[in-house]
Amino acid sequence: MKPNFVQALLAFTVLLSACSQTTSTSSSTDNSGGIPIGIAVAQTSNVALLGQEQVAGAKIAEKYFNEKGGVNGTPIRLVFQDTAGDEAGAINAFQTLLTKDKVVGIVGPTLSQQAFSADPIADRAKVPVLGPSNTAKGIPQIGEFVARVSAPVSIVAPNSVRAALKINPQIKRVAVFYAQNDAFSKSETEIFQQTVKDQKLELVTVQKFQTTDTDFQSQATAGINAKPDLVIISGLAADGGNLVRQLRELGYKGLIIGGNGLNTSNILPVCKALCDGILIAQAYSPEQVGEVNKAFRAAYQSQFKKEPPQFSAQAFTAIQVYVEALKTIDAQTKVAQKTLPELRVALNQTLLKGQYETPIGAISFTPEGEIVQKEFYVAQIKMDADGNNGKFAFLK
Ligand code: 1QQ
Repeated sequence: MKPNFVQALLAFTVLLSACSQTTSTSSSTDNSGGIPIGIAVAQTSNVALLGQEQVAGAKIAEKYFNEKGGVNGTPIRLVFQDTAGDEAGAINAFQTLLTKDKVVGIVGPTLSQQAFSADPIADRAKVPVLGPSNTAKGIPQIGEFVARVSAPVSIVAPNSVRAALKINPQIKRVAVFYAQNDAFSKSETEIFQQTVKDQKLELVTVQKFQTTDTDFQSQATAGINAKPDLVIISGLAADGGNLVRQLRELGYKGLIIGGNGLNTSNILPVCKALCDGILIAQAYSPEQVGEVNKAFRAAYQSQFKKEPPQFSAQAFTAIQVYVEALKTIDAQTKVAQKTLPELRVALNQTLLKGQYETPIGAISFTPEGEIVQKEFYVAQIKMDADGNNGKFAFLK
């Protein structure tokens, strides 16, 4: 995608959203069929390896909260718009949700790379956005209407380095790989590289790639030649899984840390048996104690026959935040009596003040929209010998 095309599209959609704002001010919220909440995540493209887990979590939340009475008797209704994997797709999805679907708030997009383009559109239209998986530095600072339930790389990523050192205290030499065309990967690698220095380890090489790459022979060879005893990868699922596989095929034997973009069992078919041992920091544990997580975990397990992943738990959490904030608003003035612009603004203000007992634990927000979360974990991928099945084993 050429940047000038993205800019042109951005300018055009901003214009559209300005128009839509003036036309929608007089209409009150259309709640027939449920209060509409927009879900703008990647349902197609490579990024769907991550996005499909968000769809699953959101759908479980919709059913769960509606069975509990929705918003004081009025159900919620999720409206899905596929962002695919790039900025233009996210902008289109946001635009449709804002102007056609007239949602009260948006959960999305999947990538920080997309959020930096799409979130400003919702922000200017005064529609709340909850990032379900945007972990790059700077997301809540996009605007007043942007918050996230996904803890930032600065808090999550260092946990995996500490876990690697616990497993192998002999680690001295670290090779870092990152996708240079992805905002999250660039942000995460900065944190990893800083952590390497803070832990007095030696950064022996930094290798760059693209999220669209499939051949990593030159980077993997250069990385191995630097004789690392720890490899750290910041990329997305398909590229990350392929890089792990090629590092192992070329003979790398040491520990591998994968960043948040590798945090899905959808990488298992990519690196198969060679995924074994990858360490990945987690902002969710299926073992999290708490009633909502128990219900969420049971619902996920009965549908998918495995433990729920972080991205599903975070998507569920985002819906929960909207539902509980809407209930708070509704208890004061019936949601149906507010105009849509009034409701959107009230929703943003109210959600930032709440405290929530969610599958990812007790959370709240800073006034800027950054998540305040207490519990973090590290998991290690354990593959069956045949390489066909595997799981994320949580470290103690
Ligand atoms: C971001 C991420 C992604 C890897 C989540 C799917 O953390 O883009 O911020």
